[in-house]
Order: sequence, then C-alpha cells, then structure tokens
Amino acid sequence: MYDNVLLTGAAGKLGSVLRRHLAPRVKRLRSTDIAAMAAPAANEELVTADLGDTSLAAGLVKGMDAIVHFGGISSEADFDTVCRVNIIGFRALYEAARLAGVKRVVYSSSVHAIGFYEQTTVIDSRDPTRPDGNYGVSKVFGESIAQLYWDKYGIETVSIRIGSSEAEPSNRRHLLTWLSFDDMCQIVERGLSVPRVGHTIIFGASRNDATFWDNRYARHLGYQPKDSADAYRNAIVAADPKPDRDDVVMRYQGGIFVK
Ligand code: 15L
Repeated sequence: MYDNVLLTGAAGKLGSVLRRHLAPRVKRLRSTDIAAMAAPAANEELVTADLGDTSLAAGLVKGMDAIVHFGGISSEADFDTVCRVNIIGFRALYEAARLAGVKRVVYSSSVHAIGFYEQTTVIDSRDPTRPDGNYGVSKVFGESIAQLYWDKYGIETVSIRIGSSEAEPSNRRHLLTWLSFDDMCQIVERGLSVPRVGHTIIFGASRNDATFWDNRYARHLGYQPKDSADAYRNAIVAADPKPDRDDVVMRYQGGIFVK
C-alpha cells in the first residue's frame, strides 16, 4: 500500500465509503471534493477543490505517491460540463502527477465507456470501447490518458470500469452490473497494493452469476469478489415480473444512458 494517497471525489457516494476504508490503511490521506466533506480522520487532510480548475492540480498531488481518482462528473451531462472536469481537469491531474512523481493511479472509469455493447455480448477489456454519451466518451478519454502516461512516463493505473456500485442492487440490470461497496473497496485496495499493474482495465462487478464481462486481463490484480446480486434476484424479479425486452435499458450494457 502506498503511504501518501490523494482521494478525489471524497464527498461522493463511493468517495465517502473509500475515505473510511482507506484512512486506516494508509499513512496519510488527502481527501478532496468540491462539496463539503464529513470530519477528517486523524491522518486525513481535507482540501476543497474544483477538479475543473487546472491551477489547483499541482497543490492537490504535491507529496502524494498515489491517487484514487473518483472525482469529476459521474453521470451524463452536456459536453462542455463533462469536458471541463473529466477531460481538461483529468488531463491536468495526470500532468501534475507526472511532475510530482506520483507512481500509481486507481481510476473510476465506467460501464459507460462500453455502454453500447448489447447485454447478450460478452466482452473483455481488449474489445474496442463503445461509449454511450458524453460521459462515456470522457471515461474513454481517461483510459487513454492512463495508457499514455504508462507507456510514455511509467505512471501505473488501474482503470475500474465500474458497473453499478450501490448499497444494494435494485433492478434487473443490476443483476449483471452490481458492485457492492465492499467489493469496490477491495478492487481499489488491490489497485494500490499489487506490485506491477502497468495500465490494467478491470470490469467492476461483484460475483454475480449473470455477467457480460470477462476479466481475464485483470487476473493479476487478484480481485476475489465476495458479494453477489443473486441474493436479491427473487425480490427484483418479483417487483418487475414482465420487463419490456425491447426497452434499451434491458438491451444495452449502459442501460438508460444509451437513450
Ligand atoms: C455510472 O457510471 C454512474 O456514475 C452511476 O451513477 C450509475 O448510473 C452507473 O454508472 C450505472 O450505469 O448503473
């Protein structure tokens, strides 16, 4: 595990879970978000910052060994909004990381980088990307920057194509895409502790029986999901007994985002 870790998006749904998980495991945690954050742990420093303001990137990464990047726009939005934070801000963070000697990034990519694959198609991380909107395009861009900074500058990244990380799965698509919070934390922890990752792309899902993702190229991370959406299957099916099979939510891996 790296000693000095920057966590972006620390006030968000997943960022809040990660703060609690990472603080006891690292020497120093610097948590940042544009929104207010809950009180810090003893070894935690809070920095309020807008990731779209590129002048702040150098200060955020100063003294850090690794970045857990869960910040930015996390849903579909107009291109200018997505571009400012997830593209321009994202690239500024990597450039600052390079200048500051950061060694490793764990990046929250998304199912929406490949959302236009149909749910009947099984894909692995070497299949071409098929983003389902501006947000998906920004996630593909993020993965490209991660690849470039590994190939050219030796900064390692684990890009997690997160499916649906929620406290509990709540719809039929989640039976395939659900990633429990514990399993999400496990991937991040593996991403920060496995010795050599280069640029690894892993699909972030729990041990769900039904899946359209093949994680063969991420086996070296040693991710062993513990949870499964299957325990919720009966309740989910009972609540939605006759799904419309022509609805894009059921047709594409990206669900509603393809609309
Ligand atoms: C995402 O990338 C979003 O951040 C999240 O809010 C969910 O919508 C998730 O994808 C999903 O598609 O379930």
